[in-house]
Amino acid sequence: MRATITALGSTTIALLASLSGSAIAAEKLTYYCSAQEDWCQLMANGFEEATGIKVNMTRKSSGETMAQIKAEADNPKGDIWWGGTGDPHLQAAEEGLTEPYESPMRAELHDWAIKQAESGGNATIGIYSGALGYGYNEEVLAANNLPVPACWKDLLKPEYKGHVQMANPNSSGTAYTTLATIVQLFGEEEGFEFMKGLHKNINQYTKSGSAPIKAAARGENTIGIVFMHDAVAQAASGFPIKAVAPCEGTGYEIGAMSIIKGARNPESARKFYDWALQADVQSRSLEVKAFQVMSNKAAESSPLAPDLDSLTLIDYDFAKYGSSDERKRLLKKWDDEVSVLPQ
Ligand code: S7P
Repeated sequence: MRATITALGSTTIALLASLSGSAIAAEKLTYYCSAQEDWCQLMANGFEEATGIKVNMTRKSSGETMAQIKAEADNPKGDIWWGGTGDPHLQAAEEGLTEPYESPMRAELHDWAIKQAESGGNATIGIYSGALGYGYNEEVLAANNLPVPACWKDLLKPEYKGHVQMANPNSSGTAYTTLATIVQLFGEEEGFEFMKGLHKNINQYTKSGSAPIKAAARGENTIGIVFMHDAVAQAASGFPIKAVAPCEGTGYEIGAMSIIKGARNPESARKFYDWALQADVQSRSLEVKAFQVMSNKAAESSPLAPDLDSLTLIDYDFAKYGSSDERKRLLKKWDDEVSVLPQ
């Protein structure tokens, strides 16, 4: 045996050692994604192709991913969390679940993306923005002789009973944005009265934020409370969906990305972070009909994308509604006072 090893020679042994070393150290990335499944997959494949780093992806809604990262905090399994509404990313930052990082790409981003980063102590960053609203299936609406809704308060009308769907704000970032928007728009007392009135018309609280408009597209639901870009995406796919910007004004999201504290592959996480902020990477969102406004100023946008400048947007208080205490308090109040009511 000793003779055989000697015969291999020191160069060969060094080569074998380096090969086994690189196999052990092969770069990989555990990627948690909270955007739409096809966009998540596009990003995973694009990053693998661009870098050769092997990506292991899990797609879950924003609130669910936040809960998972928290549950894994003592033994983190994820490296990067990309997509989903900014509020739970801010909560994760405040709770020390994510890691500060200042990307060299920051100079290319819109101010709102940097402001989001600064609110979260640079442990998160804005990757896109989009307005909340709702969408309806015009054929289902007509078949049920229902009037066309235009305002938030229209959704409380008794004729819409069983015709409105939204997600559960505990699991879904879209639905938490809805709850926080209604509270900011109408004040907390009236806002919760609104949520109780809406509850009477809800046919189902889904887990995922975009599910209500996908159900409407299939004709299985009439009105879905979603981000306007998710309604536009269904219309762009040929379904009879109309997007509504509610007449009272509306809230919006800053979708975010964060590196998970204690990431096992921090180098890969930072590579993904920088790559995901590039204009050409963000422009690829159009391939999957993701019609948000991207955070890189040079990223392309679709003429179909809702024009945020033409909408009446509230001054959404991300610092307050993304804070850990406020998010927990509002969700508990919704659980205790709204979800338990009979319909
Ligand atoms: O990618 C579309 C989108 O609406 O999905 C995200 C959303 O939070 C994920 O779904 P949940 O509501 O179930 O968390 C949004 O950030 C994004 O705009």
